[in-house]
Formats: sequence, structure tokens, C-alpha cells
Amino acid sequence: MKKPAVSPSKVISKNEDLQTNREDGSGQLLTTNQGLKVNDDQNSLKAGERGATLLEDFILREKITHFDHERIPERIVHARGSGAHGVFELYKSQAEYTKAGFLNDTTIQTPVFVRFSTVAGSRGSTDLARDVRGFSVKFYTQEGIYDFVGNNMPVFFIQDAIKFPDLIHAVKPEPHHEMPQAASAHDTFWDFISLMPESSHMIMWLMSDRAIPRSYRMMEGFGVHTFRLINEEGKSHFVKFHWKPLLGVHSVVWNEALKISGNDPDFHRRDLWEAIEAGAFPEWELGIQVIPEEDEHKFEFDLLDPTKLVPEELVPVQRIGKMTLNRNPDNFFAETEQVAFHPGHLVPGIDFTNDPLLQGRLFSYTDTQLSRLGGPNFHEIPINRPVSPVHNNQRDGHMRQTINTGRTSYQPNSINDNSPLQAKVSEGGFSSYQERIDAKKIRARSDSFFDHFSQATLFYNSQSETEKNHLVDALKFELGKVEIEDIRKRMVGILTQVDLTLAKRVADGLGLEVPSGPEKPVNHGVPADADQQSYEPKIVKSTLKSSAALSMKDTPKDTIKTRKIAILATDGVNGNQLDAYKKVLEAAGAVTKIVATHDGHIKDDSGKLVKVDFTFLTTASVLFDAVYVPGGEKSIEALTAEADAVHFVEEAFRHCKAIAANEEGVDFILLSNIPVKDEKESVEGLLLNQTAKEFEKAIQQHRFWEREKKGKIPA
Ligand code: HDD
Repeated sequence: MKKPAVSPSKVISKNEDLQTNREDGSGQLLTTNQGLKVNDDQNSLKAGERGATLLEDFILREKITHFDHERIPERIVHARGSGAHGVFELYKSQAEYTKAGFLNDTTIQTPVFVRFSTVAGSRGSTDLARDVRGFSVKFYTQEGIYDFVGNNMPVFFIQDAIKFPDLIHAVKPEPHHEMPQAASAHDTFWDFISLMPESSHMIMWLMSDRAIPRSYRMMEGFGVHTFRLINEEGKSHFVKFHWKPLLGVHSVVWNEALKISGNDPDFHRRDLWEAIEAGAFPEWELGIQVIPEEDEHKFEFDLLDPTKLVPEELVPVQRIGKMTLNRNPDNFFAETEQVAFHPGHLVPGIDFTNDPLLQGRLFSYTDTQLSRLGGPNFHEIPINRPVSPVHNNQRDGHMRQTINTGRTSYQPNSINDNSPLQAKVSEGGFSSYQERIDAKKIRARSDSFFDHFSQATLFYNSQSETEKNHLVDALKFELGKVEIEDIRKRMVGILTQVDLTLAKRVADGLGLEVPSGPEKPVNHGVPADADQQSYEPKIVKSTLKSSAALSMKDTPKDTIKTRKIAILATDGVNGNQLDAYKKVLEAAGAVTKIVATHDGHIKDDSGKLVKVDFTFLTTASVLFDAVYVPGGEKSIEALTAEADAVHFVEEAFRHCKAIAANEEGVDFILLSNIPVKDEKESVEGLLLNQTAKEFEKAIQQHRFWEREKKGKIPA
């Protein structure tokens, strides 16, 4: 085993590193940016009390000038995001595969900064858009920054980076009227997709419930591309990276997502922030699928094709370490907005493959920071700077912070003994993997990249019945928003290649006939001089019929930690029942909130005051995971008279959430539109006069999808 790169006592915490840049004005005197103490921050300098403002007022000018320039361009993609600090700890040395220090030394806690995001929407858009989620992790390792820049889906829409601007132009709001915001349900997106059969697999993921996560804390992360791990001997293995959330993978339903967007567009941001503030630190395990170099061509798909995943049945995921997010940023702009990720930020022991999507990304990320962060010194911004030393001959530029001393800024030099010196590989110097390449310089796509459907079918076949229903509904919704009928038809044609029943169900919803296959020519993305035929998708049948890991159905459902439970109660509530349920749920780590008909405090049936968290005006059932209605004659009388309270439980029922009620609370449920005749009737996830422990078990299940089969109730 390799020697530890550094002893734990020497590990520089990113938190300490950031300390040098923190400012706290508490109890301090107000100053200008030049350190001058300010005497009057209420009035500008004028010629007389009612007079014109004087140009001389440098205090006013400094303040307004700064304000005028307080915005920077938002990210062209992934503009809306939320970040947090944390640590990564390795379970077992991976020296067999990689020499990366942070994947060798189990005694090091590597600081990380993570940013989650949606892709299409602007900075201020809703968290609950149907979209891919970005999953970026900056590791501040002892050997420099390593950035993992992935998504919550393991594949991508396109195979070559040259199509990325087209994809993003198609999904962004349409250029003539800048609509719709943060939504793919419009003509230009589906126009492009219907002409790009290579996106079929990703479209299955995007139309699945993975695109509407319950929480950032409950979604997986994937590196998407195949990367390389390189060990001390220089041997390379291919690798796919995964993040597996310890809270399981959960989503909301589409109707709920639409309503959350109105009720709390910051739903995911708030959820992450509050969990960390409450000490319920989100955790993910880092997983790797390792493939020996010799096996590169042993699969039915090309490892370099980013529209393919490696099924876990073929190569199991080994869980090698854990990431815990344990600290919220001090300042959103300084940290979350200014953080700059780049898949090209590597450490020795990790390297690229020739995946043509990855290769293009390696250009894009530094380039975009130049305009977003205003110049080449963005690596000096506190959140971006490594905790390992930086020495080179790069100098000057906008906003340079480092004061480089000495006469030389070139190499070779004799004046400064040739410093800074190049590092030998044995000293940790990075040396690219020496892959053998013997090829023509050519613009082309490999023949092995033309199977566009087999894994889309594999994904669809791996879904539970509920997940399939949701996927069909999502396609009916998205294509139903498309105005040009030819685009809808072309998409149904593409779907026939994934699964005929799927195509038929979507076609029925759209009132279309099912075509016998995709339109010909199906692919408009053909080079001018290329033979159309050679660009036709190849029909390949996957030997694997389904893969359990692709469904969310069986991911862990053994905890209610951090789940939000609404307790509907008002004056006269049965205090014993309320307290008993609260105690059990909170002991299991859930968060309970009292929702009442008025704010302030309510009085329970013994006269005890209970603090109200929300009224029916300030919250909604879509912001909770489960609902409890305790008894108490007066309380239930008031709730029954409150239409929003009745709607609250009905909506929670429609969204398949666990609902519990006791005594008079049961009458409240029976009076609502929830389809249950009496308390003896058994309805999935509806716990009438049962124990708080039973309720806890029900909440663990997250949702009771069986209810959907019986039809939706109006809510
Ligand atoms: Fe990208 C941001 C993930 C393909 C160009 N990308 C960005 C972010 C994530 C991803 C998570 C947000 C980083 C942050 O939080 O600051 N991108 C991906 C994944 C891809 C992918 C998983 C495919 C596997 N991206 C991709 C391509 C290109 C880009 C093919 C261009 C050729 N991506 C960018 C960018 C962004 C970006 C324009 C915008 C802001 C930024 O980089 O820093 O350079």
C-alpha cells in the first residue's frame, strides 16, 4: 500500500482556509471601502437641505457604484443551484486502482464543497422543474483540486460536445418571447429531441420521477462518462463514478411538483439548508464500477458513449467512501455563486477517456468562467483556491490577489535556480496516461455509437408499474404542450423503438395513430457529405432484460429522518394524542409542524398552549411528507369548517402520502373526499386510530402508489 500522502494533523481544513477572507461587522463601526469611518449613511451630500446632490459625495458614489455592479452573468446552464460544505472519508484504500492520495489514505478527511442545480432555468427559477439535477463536488485534496461534475442521471442527451449548444438552445426558453421558464415542455426542445434518436435513453430518465426529486439529499449522483483510474505502477482501469444517498432515492409526483413551485420555489434549497442547520447531515457513499482495460470491448455498447450506462448486474458498484455535508455556506454569492467546477480539474491517479462529450467539456468549463467570473484569476477566489500550495509563472490579470515575489516569472531561469521546479512523477507530478492512438484525423462518429434504443428499452423495462405510468404521463404532458403536431408524431415514432406499449399509450393520450416506426429519414443530424444510411440507428437488443438499480422502487425505505410531518390541530385539540405522536416521530428524526386555523398559539383540551408553525394560508400539504390529525371535538369542528384544511388531507391522499388520524380526527377524514367508508376499511397508508409507531413505519414507505390505481380524487 502507498504511504499516506500526508498525516491528518497536517490536513488543512477548507474552513480554516476560508477564515482569512471572512468579515464580520457585528459591533464594528461603518466604513467606506477605503476604511474611512462613515458618520451619516442616511443622507447624501447636498447644496442646502433641499438642494441638489453634490458630485463631490464620494461616499454616495462609492456605495451606488458598487451596487450597480453587484451582478455577474448567471451560468449558461445550471444557473439555479444550492451549495454546502462537507467532508469525504475513504473506507478502504483503493491503491490497487488509483494512486490518488484521497483515495488511498483512510486517515484523511478531504474537505468538499458541493453544488446541486437544475439545468435549464434561470437563477431565480423554481427548484421543482422537471429537469436533470447537477451534482458537483469539489474535493480540496492535498494534491490539488479534484472536481466531480456530474448529474443525477447516469447518461446524457448527446454523444458529442459539438451538439451541446444546440441542445441547450433548444431547451432554454424560446428566443423570440423567452418562454417557457425552466421547462422542457415546448416545441423547440422536442423538435430537437425528435430529430436526435441518440437522446432516447436520456429522455427515459428525464421523463421518469428522477427529474422531480423529493430532495437533493435523496438523489443519486453519476459521473456519466467513463473515466480512468491509474495506479502507482501506471496501470489503468476504466471507472464509472456513483453517489448513493443514504436516505434512499425519492421523488415527488408531478401534480405536487407543479404546486410546490407556487408554494415554495426554494423547496430544495430550503430543504438542504434546514437539514444541515438541524444537524441532520446529508450523506452519500461514493461508488465505483471498475473495468479492466482489457475488457474495454467486451460490452454490447461502447464505454466511450455517454448515452450508455454500465448495468450494475454486469459490473457491481463498490462503495468506497462516504461524503457528509455538514456546514452551510456563510455567503451565497461568495461561495455557491462563485464556485467554479471543471471536469478537467484532476489529481494524479485519475484521468480522462476519449469520450467525445467529455473531451469538449474539457474546453468549456474554464472558458465559461472567464466571462462569468471576469478573468483568468478565478482560481484565487476563496471558494475555488486549493488547500495545497500554488506556484507557477502565471502572472497578473484582472483582480489578481497573489503578490508574486521575486524577479523571475519564466522558465528556464538561472536567476531563481529554475524555480518553481517541475515535479517528477515520484514527487506527485501529474503525467497524462499514455494511451496509444494510431488513427486518421477525421470528423466522424464511431460505428459503435449507433445503438440508440437498447438501453432506453432496458430502462423502461426496469421500471415498476407506477414508475412506467408516471413516465407515460410525463410524456403526455410534455408532448401535449408541443404545438406543432409533426413534432409530436415524430416523437411517438421514436418511442416505438423503445417500447410499443409505451408508444401506444402516449399516442392514445395525444389522440395520434401509432406509426409503424420512426419517420425516415429519422436523423437530420447527418454531416452534409455523409451517407444518410450510415447514420441510421442500429437495432440492437440488450441481452439484459431489466436492471433493478434503475428503478427507485427498492431503494432503502427504513428511516423517516428529516421527513416533514404536518399536524393539523387547532384550539381544543387532544393534547395527549398530539404529544404522543410528536414524541415518537421526533424521536425517529422527523420534523413535525403544527398547522392551525390561526397563527400564534393554540390551546389544547387541557388548556396548555401549543405554538403554531403555520396556518392554512402560509403552508400547503405539498410541502410535507405525511399528515396527522389528532382528535379533539372543538379542533375537528373548526378544521371541518376550514375548506383549506379539508383540501390539505385530500391533496396529501391524492399524492399517496401517509395519513394518520385519531378519534374525532377519523371523522374529519371520513367527511372528506378520501375514499374510505369507515375506520375498519383498510386503505394503503391511511392509519385510522392506530399507533404512532405504525404511522412511523408507513412514513418510511414514502408513498402508497397502489392508491393511484383506484383513480385520482379531485384535490
Ligand atoms: Fe456541463 C455547468 C454537468 C455536459 C458546459 N455542467 C455544469 C454543471 C454541472 C454540469 C453539474 C454545474 C456546475 C456548477 O455547479 O457550477 N455537463 C454536466 C454533465 C455533462 C455536461 C454531467 C455531461 C455528461 N457541459 C456539458 C457539455 C458542455 C458543458 C457537453 C459544453 C461543451 N457545463 C458547461 C458550462 C457550465 C456547465 C457552460 C456552465 C457553468 C459552468 O460550466 O461552470 O461550461
